Amino acid sequence: MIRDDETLELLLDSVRRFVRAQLVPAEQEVDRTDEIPSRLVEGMKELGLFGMTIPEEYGGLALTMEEEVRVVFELTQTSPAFRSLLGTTVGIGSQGLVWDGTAEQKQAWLPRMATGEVIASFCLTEPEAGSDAASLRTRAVRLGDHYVLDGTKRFITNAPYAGLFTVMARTDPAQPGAAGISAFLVDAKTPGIVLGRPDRKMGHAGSHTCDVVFEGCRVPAANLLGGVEGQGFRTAMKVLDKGRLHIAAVCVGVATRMLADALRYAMERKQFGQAIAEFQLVQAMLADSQAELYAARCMVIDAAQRRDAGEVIALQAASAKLFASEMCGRVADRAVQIFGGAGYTADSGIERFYRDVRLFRIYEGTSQIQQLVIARQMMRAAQA
Ligand code: COS
Repeated sequence: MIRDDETLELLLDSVRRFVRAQLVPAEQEVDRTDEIPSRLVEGMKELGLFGMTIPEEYGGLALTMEEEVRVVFELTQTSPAFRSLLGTTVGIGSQGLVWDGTAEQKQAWLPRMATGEVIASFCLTEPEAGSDAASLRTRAVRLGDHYVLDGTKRFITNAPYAGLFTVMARTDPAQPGAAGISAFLVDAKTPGIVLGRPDRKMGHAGSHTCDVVFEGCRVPAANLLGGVEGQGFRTAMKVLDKGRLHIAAVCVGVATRMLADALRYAMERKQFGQAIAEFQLVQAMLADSQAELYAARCMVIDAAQRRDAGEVIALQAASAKLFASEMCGRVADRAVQIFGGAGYTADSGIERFYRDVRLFRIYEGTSQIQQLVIARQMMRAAQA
């Protein structure tokens, strides 16, 4: 764990320099080829970024939540696809194991996750279970010392190169909701796993999702997360609370970059004999973006500090994700507007961000799910 500001600043500075020198110049190439060059993946490994959230005893950096979001603010001032490659391993793919796994399960996977050798993916969503995650149908039937998994998971980020899937499956068919769900650690090499074709998406070129189909997939009973049935949904929800805060930080990072690009363009671009930044209508777009970005950043830092202090932050994480992702969409829209015709062309780069950021209002819970979580938390608190 980084416990002093000086060490944290060194890490932030290394990430900042890596983003500027290596990632930003590769953005167009990644967009064109739909691949992240291996040299950049190696660079992320060397910085220890795959181990950001893994405990030190397993070789990770064990960042606090505040440290993590501050690293993310830096790492995402470029195409979000770069963060996506490590996002599942540091987030939704690993944190259930870190919190609820047995010592043997952690030892089996976390050291190789920390180095980036094993990519972890999180398998919750299904064709018929998106926002209503507790209605998932993938079954896990116990047969002796194994469970047999059958079902289809959808839109699974990093599935094409995952080494480990954390899979939520129903172990108790008599329980239709959350209570019948358990989590499993499934080695991607297990027979009975079939990957679908990578999804064709609106944005995030270089980051890949696909179906993961389990057909009679025999998983050792020892791979039941924590060795306890019926805890899988709760684990998934805890993972998503943290994941949502992480995504809110991603939104802040990407919006920071888009606004910097829009400001630079507005100060350079001349119309009617002066820089367009001198026009008050353009200033309004810049100012609104700056104010909203500042608000989102403050929310993310506050929620992270609360989490580090031991508070349950379901409400704050959902609020930060809701506000930051909607803010990011508005900033992207204004940035394209400031770039004008140039913003609509692929060469500007802003068009790419505009497409990329649309996902933030959807994944790890839509804006509507965040609203639902916030309102439920409010009502619960009022009843207590
Ligand atoms: N932390 C810990 N436990 C939680 C929790 C949280 N944040 N939220 C819910 N739970 C627990 C509840 O306490 C409950 O357990 P008990 O019955 O023992 O009390 C259980 O989980 C079921 O909770 P709830 O009744 O609220 O479940 P719902 O079916 O109503 O679903 C929502 C809740 C809609 C919030 C959930 O399905 C959800 O987040 N959907 C969106 C899924 C998503 O984000 N998908 C993105 C793709 S994955 S990257």
